[in-house]
Order: sequence, then C-alpha cells, then structure tokens
Amino acid sequence: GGAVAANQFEGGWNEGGKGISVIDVMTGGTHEKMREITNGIEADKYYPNHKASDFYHEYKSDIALMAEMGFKCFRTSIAWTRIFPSGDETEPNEEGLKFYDDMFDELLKYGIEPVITLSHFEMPYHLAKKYGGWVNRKVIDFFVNYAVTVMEKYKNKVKYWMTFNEINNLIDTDNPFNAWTGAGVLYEDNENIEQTMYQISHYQFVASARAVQRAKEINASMQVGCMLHFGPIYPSSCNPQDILAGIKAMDKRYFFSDVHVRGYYPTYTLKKWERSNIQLDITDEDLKDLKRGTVDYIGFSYYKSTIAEYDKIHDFIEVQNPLLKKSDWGWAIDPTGLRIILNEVYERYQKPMFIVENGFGAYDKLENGIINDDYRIDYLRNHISEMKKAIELDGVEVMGYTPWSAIDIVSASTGELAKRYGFIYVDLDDQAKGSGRRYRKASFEWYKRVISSNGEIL
Ligand code: BGP
Repeated sequence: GGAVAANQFEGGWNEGGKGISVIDVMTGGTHEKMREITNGIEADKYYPNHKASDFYHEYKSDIALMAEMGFKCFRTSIAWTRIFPSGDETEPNEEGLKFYDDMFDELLKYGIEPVITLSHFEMPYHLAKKYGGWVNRKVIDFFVNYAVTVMEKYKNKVKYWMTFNEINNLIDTDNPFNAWTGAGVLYEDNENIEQTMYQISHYQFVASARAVQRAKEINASMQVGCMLHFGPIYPSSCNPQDILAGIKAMDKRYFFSDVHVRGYYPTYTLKKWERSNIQLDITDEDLKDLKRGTVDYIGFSYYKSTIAEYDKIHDFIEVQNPLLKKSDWGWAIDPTGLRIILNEVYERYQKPMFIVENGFGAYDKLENGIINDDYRIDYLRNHISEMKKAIELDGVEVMGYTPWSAIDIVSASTGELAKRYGFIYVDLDDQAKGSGRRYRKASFEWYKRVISSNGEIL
C-alpha cells in the first residue's frame, strides 16, 4: 500500500468543524530555513498544512488512483481535531466522524484496508495552550476518550491501529519541533528538559497502553501497534569504544519500543533516572497498565542510517556516513540498513514488523505531464529487495509495507510540498499555487507491477 498523515495531506484545516492543531500554527520552511511555531494563526504568515494536498475535497479521486495501483492497504491518521476540535470536549464532532466514515467506505469499496494512526503530529492546539500539552496527566484521559470514540465508531471498518507516530522523536530534545508536534510542549530554558521529556513519554506510554486494552474490549480482532522511527546507528570504527557508543546510541530508540512491547521500564533507563535524579509522576496503576497494554506489532518508519562516534562528554555523537550517497536533504541512502534493523528489532521482540514509512524525498520535475522519478524507483526497489531477504533468508515476520508517501504531501520537517515522496504528483507548489491536478509518476506504473506480482517484479 502507501502511507500519508492527515495533517500533511488533507488540508480543510478549519472545515467540517475541525479545530486548530499544533501543526496548523507552523509556518512553511525550507531545507535551510526552519519552520516557525506562531502563537495562534497570524494573518501575514503562510501555513502549508492548511490546504496541504486538499485530500479533504479530493479523497474520492485520490483513492481511485490508489486502487488503480492495486493498494491492499492505506495508512493515514485520523486528525484528532476533526473528532474533538479542542480536545477536552466530552462529545465528538459528528461532521468529523462522518468524513472518516465516508473515507473508509471509499477505501473498503476497492478492498483497501485502512491502517490508522491515532496521533500523527496533529494534537489539538487548545490542549497545548490550556493544559500545557502532554506534561499534564489530564491529556491521557482526553486521548483515551478520543481513541475509544473512533475505535468504537469504526470497529467494523478498521482493524489495524497505531498510537503515537514516531514517539521516539521525543528523546531528541534539541529540536523544538519534536516536543511541539509530538506532545504540544514548548520547553522553557530554565526547566529540567530531560525530566519533562521522560514525563511526557510516560504519559503517552500509559495512554497507548490504555488504548490497547480498550481496543481489545471493543473488537478482539483489532491489532494495535506502536510507531517509531528506526534506523541502524553504526559504530564509527572497530574501536570497542565506538562499538559501545553505537550500542548506547540505539538505546535512544529501544527505550520506547522496550516499554511499548515489553510493558515495563528497562534497567538502563532506571539507572539513568537514578544518576540524573529524575523523579517522575508514575503510579502503580500506570505500571499495571503498561504491563497489560503491550502492543501487537511494531510499526516503524525507515529512511536512513546514521553513525555514532565515542564522545567522552556526551557518550556519543552522531556523524555522517562517508560511504553512503545522500538525498538532496542529506539523508543517507542505505537499503541494507533496512534488513539490519528488521533483523535486530525482530530478534529483540519476536513481534510482527510493519514498515509504515519508507520513501525518498526529491525535487521531482513535471515536464509535459511526465515525471521521471527513476531515482525513487531505484530507492524503493533496493529497499524492497532487502526487505525480501529479511523475510526469505532471515525469517523476519513482516506484516506490511506502506511506502511514504502514496501521493505528494507537505513535508513534516520543512513544510515543503516540493520535497516530494509520492507515486502521484500533485501540481501545487510551496505556496499552494498550481492546478492541484494529479499526475501519475513513472513510479506509479512500476509500483502497480510490484503490487500485482507481490514483489516478484521489481
Ligand atoms: C517522518 C514522519 C512523516 C514524514 C516523514 C518524512 O518523520 O512520520 O510524517 O514526514 O518523516 O519526513 P519529512 O516529511 O520531514 O521529509
């Protein structure tokens, strides 16, 4: 299939009763210029997610194009603010529920299985402003109310769910976008940022665990996954210190999947909290929830790999790989890294793996209605080949593959529509100017054959 996220795709940011989300106050940026988080909507600023690719109005024709490629599933998110515009209401917005009801019916009409992320960088702005976002334990209940409402509503249309998109972004506290898009939090300079990050993470772990338990009560056949960004972090040399640096660097990622999958905090984290004197609000009930609400599968995004080099002050620093080619945004192209991460994560947890993002962002060119994206075909062909080796040679259980992105959408990090990932080109530029017409790229026909041959014809 293919993947997108509501906030990067739908547009219709204030239609159908939808409330403002944290991404709706983020202006457009570029590879060089950071996006800005404004205080509310400022009249003279440009917000790319307001219109995005306008799927909100184009969904029937876009889904018909996905069906033409032969999609068996389509990963997207439900925009929390379409269902609970402010986030703290008790009753849902019926217009929002109807939009997804109609959209899921359109997918199922073609036999396309919806795969739904509950929170993908688009939580209600009101929860950030009034409650401080996920630093507030109350947000757990608001999230669970939202999750239960949609799981109940769509219990016979959606079987596969995920809770928090790339929850492990939170650990990189030096990028303010991670806490803002992932938790509605803007760190203050004078606070203990690391303590706040772990507290936010804890509340999201508890919220995820409660959602998993409620899912099973609603429909026992539901499968709920976690969602992380995964990629190998290689040691920069065969020096044992660098090897250890690589292992400790991976703990940044494994911390999140360990809690989601095993249901308790790993010892390396407890020791970290002890030596950093991190005191969290964790109740016995929370710990019981974590244990009872472990996930059914591991959803993850794979784009690139990185390198860790021993550093006596920070344990390790991440450096670029001189042996790998990079995308125009500097992301290392490493298909073997996908096979490596599939092996390492599967052997760690023995849970089914779902690659819910894998793709190549590029400046595609539309010339006379043609987009020749052979570079994207190469990237995907090589990654699918490595995925096949992981399945056929290494015995990894891979339950699905939904490349990012089914169709051109707004980039999360830069807000650019020009950073294109889709099999389908959308004729809009970074200021939402253009016909909005859809064009099949070269990769569209290629991927259609990949799907119809179930990966035999690459
Ligand atoms: C992941 C997100 C997606 C998507 C992707 C590509 O972080 O889960 O939302 O955006 O990365 O990144 P970008 O859009 O920044 O190029």
